[in-house]
Amino acid sequence: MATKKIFSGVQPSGNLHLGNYIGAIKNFVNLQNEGNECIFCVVDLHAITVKQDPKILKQNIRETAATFIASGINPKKSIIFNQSSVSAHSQASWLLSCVARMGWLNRMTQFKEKAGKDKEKASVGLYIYPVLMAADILLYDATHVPVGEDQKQHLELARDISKKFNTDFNAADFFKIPEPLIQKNFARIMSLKDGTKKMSKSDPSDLSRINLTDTENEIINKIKKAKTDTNPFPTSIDNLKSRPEIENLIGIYSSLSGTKIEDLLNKFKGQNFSLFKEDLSELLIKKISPISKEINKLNKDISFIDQVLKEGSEKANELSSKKIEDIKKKFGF
Ligand code: AQP
Repeated sequence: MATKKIFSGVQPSGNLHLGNYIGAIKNFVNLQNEGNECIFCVVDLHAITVKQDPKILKQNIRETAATFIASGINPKKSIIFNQSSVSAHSQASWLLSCVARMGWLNRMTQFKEKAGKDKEKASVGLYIYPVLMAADILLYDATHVPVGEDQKQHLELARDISKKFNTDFNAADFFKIPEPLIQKNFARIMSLKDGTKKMSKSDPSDLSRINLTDTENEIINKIKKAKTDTNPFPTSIDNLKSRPEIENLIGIYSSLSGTKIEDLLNKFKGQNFSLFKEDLSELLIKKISPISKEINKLNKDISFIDQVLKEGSEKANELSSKKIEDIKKKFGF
């Protein structure tokens, strides 16, 4: 099978959580281990679309790189770097923002969600963020982009920008048309407190998410307090549709254990939720605690993380510098 060229990124906005892991990072590791050419970016330029404390941002950049490594991304096999250290990203973003259309950006639902009611006060960066994301991907001729389901629309925009550029400059195949890699089931992990909202770093309630750095007791406590209802354990998949919190917990269990939903429904039928929650906590501790311990260890080894980021940035600079020159030439510069 031909190898894929993979690019994906995670924002260093703190509190990396189970949604980031199941929706994205777990797949990064699988794609790397299948022998694909992988580039994983700590997208710090994306993080500043909302205000960040510079000192905390610096720590979060390192912690995100540490999380990649702790989860199984091997810096000897994959490129790990932070976006702001490779200037081609900002340059390509400007150039591509002159290709992207306002109408396309106006349709982005994530901007509407994140800007909320007060759009006038949102940063211009938050609005054009998907163009920077397109630049990230297209600069490396990535063929496949593993993301959570919430990023699907942004990836479609990257495809539209790529196609329009190739047409406008009469340059078929200049940019690749990247394919999203989104897992079929449970590609969107929801908040533990509200099954209609995605699990998110910026949710003010820490009880809404399992952080990848949570201790065993924190995991047990959060799962105990996760919202359920007073009805019995569901007996059929149809029964899950109107119960988003239950569907989410069962989805997390299924994704982490590789067990089919039907088999889980059979296993826990007739039981009360406390037993299911105990089992789920145990599974989470088994999967998350080794990562959390490794993150804590790596967080103390700043010089190692800085070296990984430095070497990754050098490789990413090498790969992107030719492409950015070619893009500029197309514009006539
Ligand atoms: N809840 C989720 N379920 C599945 N996948 C998710 N991802 C994020 N949340 C979920 C995926 O994780 C990758 C990295 O996301 P990101 O950090 O770059 O940005 P985000 O999507 O904005 O993540 P958050 O947690 O919601 O952060 P805040 O609160 O800061 O906005 C992406 O592939 C994303 O799909």
